[in-house]
Amino acid sequence: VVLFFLPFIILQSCKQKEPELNNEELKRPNIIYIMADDHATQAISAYGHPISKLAPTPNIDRIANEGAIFMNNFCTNSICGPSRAVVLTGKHSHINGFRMNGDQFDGNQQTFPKLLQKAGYNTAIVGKWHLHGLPQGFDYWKILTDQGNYYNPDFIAINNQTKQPDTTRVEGYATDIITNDAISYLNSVKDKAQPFMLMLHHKAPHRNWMPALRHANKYDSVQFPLPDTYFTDHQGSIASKEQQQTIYKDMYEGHDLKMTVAKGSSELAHNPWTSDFNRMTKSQRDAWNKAYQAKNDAFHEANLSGKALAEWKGQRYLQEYLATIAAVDDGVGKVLDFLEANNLAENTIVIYTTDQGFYLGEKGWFDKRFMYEESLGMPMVMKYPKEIEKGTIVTALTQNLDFAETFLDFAGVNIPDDMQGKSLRPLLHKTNNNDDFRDAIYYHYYDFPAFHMVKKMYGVRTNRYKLIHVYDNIDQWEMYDLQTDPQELNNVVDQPEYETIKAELFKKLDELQKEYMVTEKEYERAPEKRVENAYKQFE
Ligand code: SGN
Ligand code: CA
Repeated sequence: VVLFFLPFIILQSCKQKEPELNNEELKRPNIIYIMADDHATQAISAYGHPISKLAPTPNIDRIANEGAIFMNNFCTNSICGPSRAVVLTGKHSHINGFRMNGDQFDGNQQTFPKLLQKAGYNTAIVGKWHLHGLPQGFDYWKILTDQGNYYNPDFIAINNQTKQPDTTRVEGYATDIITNDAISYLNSVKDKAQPFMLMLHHKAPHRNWMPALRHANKYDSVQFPLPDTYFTDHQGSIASKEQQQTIYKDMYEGHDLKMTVAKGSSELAHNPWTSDFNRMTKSQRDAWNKAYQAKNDAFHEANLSGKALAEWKGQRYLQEYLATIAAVDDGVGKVLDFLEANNLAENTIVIYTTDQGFYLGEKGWFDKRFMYEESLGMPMVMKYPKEIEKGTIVTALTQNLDFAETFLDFAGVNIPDDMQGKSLRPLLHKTNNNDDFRDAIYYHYYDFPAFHMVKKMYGVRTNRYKLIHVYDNIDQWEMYDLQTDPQELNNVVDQPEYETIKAELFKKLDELQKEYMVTEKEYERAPEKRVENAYKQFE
């Protein structure tokens, strides 16, 4: 009799378990990883920088206010593709094989989306990919071609009919298109029993900083504070002297600063890459010209030169850059509102970060690449009401190297031994001791010679000090005391009073290189000919 009823008993007990399984409390968390491109810490108001006070990001700040803010988060290699490869693999560039933007990502290797997918997650990526090759490990993907464009960008996605990848131009503004696509993905998975993991990757605010038409005049009348070091040369650093990313020397007046050739004209000044503007529709371009006419005419009337012109360029850059961020912040708001309206906020981890830090005029610069604080730092905020207490401030030294491990940990998936970072989950409680997490981070930038001519460098950063080796076609060590010299203008590497600390930093560097399996081959001196020829190519 028991045997006869056994199937019914099993069925019954399964049925009884069902409401439990559907219970929100027991569900694995959903994950929404929002990553902008080149979003400086100085431009997120939750971090309190004077620039961001005049251009607040209320929606990104919502994440910080409802959860945690990371105060010492750093990239391992301050450039786009490499940062993305580290995020996906949890491994340094020399291990995942993607050292610089021109490299090809080996998509067959282990990544966290693949592991989550295998564990039953529905996975998706929309927006910037920039790893060449097509994404693997995603149930849904729609990516920008290469760097992507702000207006009417091309996207690659699987064609539903042919099941093959297709490239399609989508009319509209990239940030809004990406946000809307993310929302429609969320709509498609919100009622599934499966948890989801979405990577929402904006192009904005990457160069050439084209705001949405609705924001084209947003900061016209705001005067942003230019950094104290806007005109300061960094004398102690050869790499700093030889970079080509100074706003008032290296920006293109048309392409970057949207300056015109003459009063009354809407023809752009120096604009070597016409594709960004030429792809706008007539009505977009007309609206753009209308928005810029008066401010560009006012510039011509002012007839500026020298220092005043350099300052004007810094202002224009900040106005453009920050107005571009406004649509990103709108998009974050839309995602958060969607989660709230659909009862998903409680069980969804939302992260906002960027692929690396960025210069907003410090030392006169834009772009990134250096191991200095502005470009090394990666702003990051994270909310997960179920586990992260409001107002959590993480001061530990964390890196993009840790993200994959963190997501796997939250999803209850084993963290593979060959990943090189650490889950950040233990840091997300107010009572945690951040000091024990990590005593130093390792950095390595390889993309030289390339745009902006920032030299190859690697190094170590502790809570207070930084040691950098700039190599390849030169050989210079730089060392900074971040407490006494937060702007990193005083290279103390040869100062006798720092001998002991220097020795400790060398030791730490050596330990980290051993731990991360960095061989000497990774920092070889370049054959002179290669560098000479390459300089010619980028000049
Ligand atoms: C483009 C930019 C550069 C930028 C690189 C890398 N020029 O080449 O200024 O450093 O991308 O950026 S642009 O005018 O063509 O945009 S990254 O974020 O993709 O690494
Ligand atoms: Ca970037």
